[in-house]
Amino acid sequence: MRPARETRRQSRRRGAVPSVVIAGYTNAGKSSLLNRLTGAGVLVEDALFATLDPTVRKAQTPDGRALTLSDTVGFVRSLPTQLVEAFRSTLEEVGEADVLLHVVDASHPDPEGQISAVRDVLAEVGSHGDDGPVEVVVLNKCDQADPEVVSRLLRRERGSVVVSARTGEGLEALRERIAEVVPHPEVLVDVVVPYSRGDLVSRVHSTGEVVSTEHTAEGTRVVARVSPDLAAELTA
Ligand SMILES: Nc1nc2c(ncn2[C@@H]2O[C@H](COP(=O)(O)OP(=O)(O)OP(=O)(O)O)[C@@H](O)[C@H]2O)c(=O)[nH]1
Ligand SMILES: [Mg+2]
Repeated sequence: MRPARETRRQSRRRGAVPSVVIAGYTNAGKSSLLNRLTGAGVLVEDALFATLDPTVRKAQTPDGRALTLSDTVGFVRSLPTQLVEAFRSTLEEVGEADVLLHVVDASHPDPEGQISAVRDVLAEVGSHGDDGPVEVVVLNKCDQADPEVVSRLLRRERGSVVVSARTGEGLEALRERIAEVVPHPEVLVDVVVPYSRGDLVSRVHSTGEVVSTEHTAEGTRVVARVSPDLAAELTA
């Protein structure tokens, strides 16, 4: 399974925008978080994404890089083997993502138990650990959680982010954290794009990281980091 997954991840990297999957124990607040993260104007309607599953939404980092955010089915403790089979595609979707937002209900009586239950299930299908996505633990429901429990979880889960999908607290910090861990486009290009190919310049802006642009007699000179696929088109 590992080589197959690695190949899929590499092929995604070549062209597509980075993917962030929201997973976690049932009732942790995953769907609420997705709505919060995508409902505040960061999301743009884009016909390109009209055919995606409705739980996949387009979003962008504060510095303007496109990404997808997807919601998943909640986990429950001791998922029976047959259910693991049924959830396999959801679980594999997590494994193929670039980033896993592991949402935790910090106001639950046993958040640590839920964290390990989720990780155990993901590990069963190879979607957690060194080969899996970068995991960001999101300690949700901080509006009603015991602050001492939140501190305890923060000590245990280094790098986690404290939020409330209900009040919106911590969401800016979470957006910044996502921007930090989402992979950056790999190829540095320095090209002059003819003015007739404004579409290419737009794609550099929406999917790449622009270092500089300059208008010349021949077209727009663009220095940027982009995906290998876009780099190939720009240099063709
Ligand atoms: N107090 C509080 N309640 C929250 C917060 N986030 C979500 N909730 C509530 O928690 C419940 C579950 O929220 P959902 O967003 O449906 O949780 P989920 O993880 O998507 O649940 P499943 O899809 O069933 O696994 C709802 O009643 C939400 O209103 C929060 O930050 N604070
Ligand atoms: Mg949900």
